[in-house]
Amino acid sequence: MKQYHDLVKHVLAEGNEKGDRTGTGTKSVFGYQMRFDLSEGFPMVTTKKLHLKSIIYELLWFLKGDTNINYLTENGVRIWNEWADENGDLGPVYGHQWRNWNDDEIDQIKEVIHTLKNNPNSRRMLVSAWNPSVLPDTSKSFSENVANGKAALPPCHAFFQFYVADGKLSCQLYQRSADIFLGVPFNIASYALFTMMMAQVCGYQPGDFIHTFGDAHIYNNHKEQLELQLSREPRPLPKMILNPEVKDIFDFKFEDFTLVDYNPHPHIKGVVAV
Ligand code: THF
Repeated sequence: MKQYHDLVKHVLAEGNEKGDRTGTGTKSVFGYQMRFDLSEGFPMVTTKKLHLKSIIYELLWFLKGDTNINYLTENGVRIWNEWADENGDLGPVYGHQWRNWNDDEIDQIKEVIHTLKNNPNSRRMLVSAWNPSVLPDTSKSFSENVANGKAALPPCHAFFQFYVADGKLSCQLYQRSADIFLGVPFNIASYALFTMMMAQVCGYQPGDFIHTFGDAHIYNNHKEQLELQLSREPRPLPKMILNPEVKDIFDFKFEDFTLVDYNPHPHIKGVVAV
């Protein structure tokens, strides 16, 4: 995946040395865009092995409107553990905003599907997870914020828009903050998969996934891992096959996804900044 390697090279070469909330330190750029034509294969990095199971369960969890990590941990997914309170709650994060904005029964996913099916030329097909009324107070802990009805963390992938042309569905994501080594490969695969699922249930072919960044950063303790990754030769992209019987976005199950021809280089470990 040339796009990802180009991003890494760009940030290593041009990034600003910048401190951050987690105290780890980063190299960072502001503003960058990648484009993935989903007809060319499923955009999953091949220069390290990605844990697709975590990506699929996380996406199904968002779509359920669930914000408690129990569903994830029951399925062996640990990627949200660091931020949850003692009951596993994260407060009104992604799933809540997507499906039940401000507890107002505003279901942004249902509404965007309705528009995609009935008025695909619309320029209003957006979903926002960024809700200023529930942003956390940064002087408080994750669990204190959750106890106060706030989100443990503000959303990193903040909002996305759909676009239909020539029978193809494209999606553009704005990600305000991007952890290039750990998060970004997950985020690309997750939104690419979501775009394919939305295309199937709305009767389109998958088009492009466009990934637009605000602060895209490499944590200082991920630099060695990324140098190793850059030294590896990218391999052909795998293909993702969805169960064609599924016609409702909320009916997808883990078993409906089949990845074929994924032959990555070995996994590379990195510590997540909390
Ligand atoms: N915080 C930080 N610092 N980085 C992030 O990418 C991130 N997220 C979510 C919320 N806060 C974040 C959580 N998403 C991993 C991957 C995604 C995460 C958090 C952690 C991770 O550790 N991945 C390992 C293990 C994978 C696994 O066990 O499944 C990896 O090697 O990929 C970004 O949205």
